[in-house]
Amino acid sequence: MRIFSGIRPTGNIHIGNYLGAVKQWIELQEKNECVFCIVDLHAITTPYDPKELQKNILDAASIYLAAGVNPEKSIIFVQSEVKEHAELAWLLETITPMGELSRMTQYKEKSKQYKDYVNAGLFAYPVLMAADILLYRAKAVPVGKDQEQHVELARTIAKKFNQKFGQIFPEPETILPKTGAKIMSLTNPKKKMSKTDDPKSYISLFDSPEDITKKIMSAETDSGKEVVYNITKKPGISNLLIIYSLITGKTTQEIEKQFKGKGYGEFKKSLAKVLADYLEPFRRKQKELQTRDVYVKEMLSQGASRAKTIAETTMKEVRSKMGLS
Ligand code: AQP
Repeated sequence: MRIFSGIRPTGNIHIGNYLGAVKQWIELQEKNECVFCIVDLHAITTPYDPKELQKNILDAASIYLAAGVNPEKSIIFVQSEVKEHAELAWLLETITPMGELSRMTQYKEKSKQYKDYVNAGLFAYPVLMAADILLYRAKAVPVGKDQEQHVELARTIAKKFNQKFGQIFPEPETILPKTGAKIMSLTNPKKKMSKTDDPKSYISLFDSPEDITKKIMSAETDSGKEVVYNITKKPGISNLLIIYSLITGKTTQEIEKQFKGKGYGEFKKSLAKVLADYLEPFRRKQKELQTRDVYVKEMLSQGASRAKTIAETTMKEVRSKMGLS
């Protein structure tokens, strides 16, 4: 099965991105043909510094590698290096109803977050994402919960295209993790953990043990002191319990038992230690890769040429079906 997924090079990849998406990629690449993209054309729809973008792209690539994405098994590349993404997005825009785009939750949230930066690219973002997926005729898209609505739209667009111009695209399915599809912010457990938020609100994959401890110890918890899972009454502690469970493989009930009568402080100390240990190999690999820019660039260029071969074949068919050649 062909699989597509991507991450915006907008900053430090956090444990939400990892547990919601990247962890699944590592498992999926064993048995599938995976295409993993650094979606820089999506990154420029929200405020960014052009001087920082190339560095962020290289950082994202080394993060993929440090997290375990294997370039011998998967295609890893930068979106803007394969021009067909932008071309297909434009063609698909001509069949995407405005009404569908206005319903998108991410557009509503991001246009509130960046009031002075509400641009047409942000509005059309889900069509570019549909193009990313359909260009590779991917059948499945491993993402976190926040991206589920966009994959549904990609399915709608694929169906519409096939009906109007003839069958080309499979209708892609979302692959959501059973738990961890939406890790919440450490400073506001009612909001999703986000890399463009305050660094105190997330644990980056490469945070030092000291930073992890500081962030976890000051993570917002709820009234009372019992470590119990209750998403409505105790959203803060429940979020931390989910993280603990995903990192250790223990169930939330087992963890509740382990910390019965011990209070939030002891639980948080243990979580910080568990996280720091789990992330140690990521930090080590990332340090190694920081000195290997040439290798990372070469890997991306090979990935782009493999991606281009698939993209060109799809676009030939699309242009012909649409009467453009
Ligand atoms: N909090 C989260 N919990 C679980 N999964 C998450 N993802 C994002 N946040 C969480 C998943 O990570 C992948 C990459 O996300 P993205 O870079 O495309 O952008 P995003 O979804 O908008 O993530 P961020 O961290 O909030 O980034 P910014 O701040 O740039 O907008 C996706 O599969 C996403 O579902």
